[in-house]
Amino acid sequence: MVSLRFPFSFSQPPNPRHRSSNSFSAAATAFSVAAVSGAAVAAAVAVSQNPINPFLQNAFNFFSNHHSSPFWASLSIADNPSSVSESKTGVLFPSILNDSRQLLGTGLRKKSVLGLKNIDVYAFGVYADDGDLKRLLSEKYGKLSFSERKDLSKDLMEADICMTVRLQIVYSRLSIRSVRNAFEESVGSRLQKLGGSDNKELLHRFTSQFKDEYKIPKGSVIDLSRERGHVLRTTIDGKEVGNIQSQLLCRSILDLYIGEDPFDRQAKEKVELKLVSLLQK
Ligand code: DAO
Ligand code: DAO
Repeated sequence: MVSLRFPFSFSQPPNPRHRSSNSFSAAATAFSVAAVSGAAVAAAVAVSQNPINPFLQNAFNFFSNHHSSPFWASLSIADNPSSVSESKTGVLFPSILNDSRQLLGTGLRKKSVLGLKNIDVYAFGVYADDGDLKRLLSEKYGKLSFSERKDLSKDLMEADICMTVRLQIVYSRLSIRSVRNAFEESVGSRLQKLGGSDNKELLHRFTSQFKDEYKIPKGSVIDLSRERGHVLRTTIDGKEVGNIQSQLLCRSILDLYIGEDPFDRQAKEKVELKLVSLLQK
């Protein structure tokens, strides 16, 4: 099998434009070099020429997300298409972040405003370090039968595994004040549930990183990364705004995306399916 180790440029602009046809072309190149079936090539090429067409985009997403098919199964992690689009917004996420974190799944954070309407706030992608993940999966699950492999995402949240949740803002009128409020509500409730005691100080330490002068227009990219030793590092458009060492805070943030009551249930399912597919390799 031809091995494709990023045969194309893999740079991520600070404010990536959504539906970038370049990435689709890159994916199409990857498809054709590997000489896949006609349907996959046709879908990828057509999408690269017409990235707005939702049907083709869905078809493309189907091919890029179903790694368990015989074709995809023969490729290694590094050979994934260069980006995957979040299905409801079309926002693109690189398949690999910082050289070693691989995309496990994407989703959408909605928020209901005054019980009247639901706004799309940001698309997100959940990433985990490839080496850490392989270690966890082989040490912990290698010998278990399929039905015993429950709680994969719970282990992912609790282990000392480097992870990133990338948020790409789609709402165009986001103020720092509303971010702080939403954060106190969402993360605050997790801190309470998981930590039990009064965690106001921790919450305040996190929210005080967000200075009033920061702007987060549509297209902004926020990375919430858990580094080694449970350090939560936040970057906005690639610039670090702060880091806090707290296992509880890291766990609470991840809980929003892959915990018991996640923002987007389908996203959590995608992450779990991806973990199962990695276990089968
Ligand atoms: O405009 O009043 C409004 C609605 C604002 C909703 C904001 C939700 C914020 C969610 C957190 C975003 C984190 C980057
Ligand atoms: O969606 O409710 C939520 C919480 C998401 C975490 C938001 C972290 C935002 C950090 C960036 C702030 C920018 C000033």
